[in-house]
Amino acid sequence: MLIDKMLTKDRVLICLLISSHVYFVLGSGSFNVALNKPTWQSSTYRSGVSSRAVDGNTNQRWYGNSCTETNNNKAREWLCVDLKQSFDISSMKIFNRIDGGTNNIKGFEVRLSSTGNCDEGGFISATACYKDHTSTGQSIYTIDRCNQPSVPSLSARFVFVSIKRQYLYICELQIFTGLGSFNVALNKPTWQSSTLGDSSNAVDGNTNQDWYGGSCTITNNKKAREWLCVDLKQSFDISSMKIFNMASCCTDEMKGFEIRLSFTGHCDEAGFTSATPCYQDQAQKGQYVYTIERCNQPPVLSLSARYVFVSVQRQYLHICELQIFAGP
Ligand SMILES: [Ca+2]
Ligand SMILES: [Ca+2]
Repeated sequence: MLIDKMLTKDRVLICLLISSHVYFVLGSGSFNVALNKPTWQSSTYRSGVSSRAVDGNTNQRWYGNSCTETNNNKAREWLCVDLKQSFDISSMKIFNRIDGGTNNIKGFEVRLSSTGNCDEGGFISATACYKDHTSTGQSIYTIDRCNQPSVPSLSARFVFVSIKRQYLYICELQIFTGLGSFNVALNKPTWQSSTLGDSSNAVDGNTNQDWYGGSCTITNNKKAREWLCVDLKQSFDISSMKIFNMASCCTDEMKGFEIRLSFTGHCDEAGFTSATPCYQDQAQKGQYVYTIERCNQPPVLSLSARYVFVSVQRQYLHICELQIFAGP
């Protein structure tokens, strides 16, 4: 038991060190909000799929398997990332290909929009924010403001990068936001111990607390432990969490819920078992909305994690929304 405890402490310490390293690499409290977000492009050649632009790998050589490539060189070739919500963007970086076709990107344009889709219609209706005026292709472009008069601020959900009459290569597109905190759980992958109401309802952005609103999860069992997990896809220093409980019935079933955190593993039974307890509810009655700003289960006090589990014992678990806020 003592050895178990020590191992847990060591693991937590190591994870905190890894977490602070990641935070440092990202720099001054800003997050790459494009990382692993959905992407599309006007056409795709070979294995140059659009998701390579946001795979976290900045290798700038074609055989590094991290660059995109369109299949056409039509009037407009574009790549688009859907950030899933609007952000005030502090800067963007475009990693160009450096082993051939480096000049293709010359004269590229960035377009922004907050509505529409990552498609041809969305591209046409998006607003021009930035036009490149360099005379030769650069290895890395850093953009920290629009240079087109109609859009003074980098604020957007959909970001398009496009060129004219060339094949478009992008080895990585990083989009940083440093302002305020945002809900990093929104639309992230979720799992639960059993399913009657879909686990993705916990992160669909809808906080409706009525079962018939179609926005709440529910497990299909009430075994020893029923859990819901969200994979934030990278580690975050979390500033707070909110849990929107079911209000139309069964509010007390959340009583005594537990939050567990981890940096490694998966959203599965083994991941739940090995995750570290962070918070245990001690309220006498079920609350409609829980706000959690720090752990209450020593030795873990800071809310830092990639995987977040919420669980109850011997009850059906229902969560109408789980919001997880992170920011500088
Ligand atoms: Ca890449
Ligand atoms: Ca919901």
